Amino acid sequence: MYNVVVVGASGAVGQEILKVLEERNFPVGELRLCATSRSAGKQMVFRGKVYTVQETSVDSFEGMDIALFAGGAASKEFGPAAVERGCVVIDNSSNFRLDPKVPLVVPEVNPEDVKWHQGIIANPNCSTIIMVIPLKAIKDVAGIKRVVVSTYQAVSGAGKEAIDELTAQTRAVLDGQDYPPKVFPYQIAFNLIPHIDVFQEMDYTKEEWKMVKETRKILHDDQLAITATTVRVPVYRSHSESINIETVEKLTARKAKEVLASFPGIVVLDDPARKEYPMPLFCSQRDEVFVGRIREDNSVERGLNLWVVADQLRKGAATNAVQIAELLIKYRCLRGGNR
Ligand code: 11C
Repeated sequence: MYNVVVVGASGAVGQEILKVLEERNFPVGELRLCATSRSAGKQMVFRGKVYTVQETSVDSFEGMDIALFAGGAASKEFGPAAVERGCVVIDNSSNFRLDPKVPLVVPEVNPEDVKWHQGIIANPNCSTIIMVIPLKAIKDVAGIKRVVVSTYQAVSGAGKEAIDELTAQTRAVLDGQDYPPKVFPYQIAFNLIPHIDVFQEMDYTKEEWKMVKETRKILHDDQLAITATTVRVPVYRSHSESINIETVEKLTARKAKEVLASFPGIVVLDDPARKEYPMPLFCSQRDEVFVGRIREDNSVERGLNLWVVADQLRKGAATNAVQIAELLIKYRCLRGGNR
């Protein structure tokens, strides 16, 4: 059994981490739930037992084996202290993802990278995780020359207040009332916003650069040509992505379907005659990445179009983090030598 501390336990990703630990029957010994002072004192249930959320401090990591950080600034403040106290940190924030000393891991894609960790392992951005699994499946058989991705991201990616804003604003708009945006830069109800996170170099957003830089690191290909446009849509849960891939070798749509269907973690839903394709409504609360609309690109000799949907709170965050913890046990690379 392994002692586990979840930091940010009461937030959307933290709650999902607890659910996934429970569902996957993770061998949890002692469990500590931590968060900021604002959430301290809240009660949460794990395997039928009630736990009180404590304010995170350096002592929270004493005697623990695995520290799962749900996101935000906490890992910057407490990650190194957790490592000093013998934990392996699995961090869902972007704080360490591009640090060359920190592996960035998607278990279906680069599981072996957990082996060189120095105490911290980063969980990629949700949109990156969802894209990189089908990319790896295609890369393995046909190589990849260039990727063009456009995302359709659910509001839950921006947290609980964003979910509440979509609900309240939709009601207000239907009632002919004004509901000024607080979380998003514009009204999200009945709208799309091509702007996620802050604008950076070349007028791409940080979310777009995450998809570029994290994908190169996970696929071990610094030169990969990849460009992204990330868009917020009025959907509660599950991100969707339109991915265009130019391959090195020709891959027919038929062969691509076979390759994708046999790759771990992917479910192919692709039967146009039966109107079968992945949609957020039916892919939420699932751990797989759903791929459909698999077509040869009509405009180039070797190219594919995919439509990909996955629950970004589960495979895009919590499930991926718990799978990394499972790999640490499998490869015996916890700090105490898997006592
Ligand atoms: C969103 N992808 O949907 C973002 C949230 O780097 O883990 C995830 C931020 C991150 O708004």
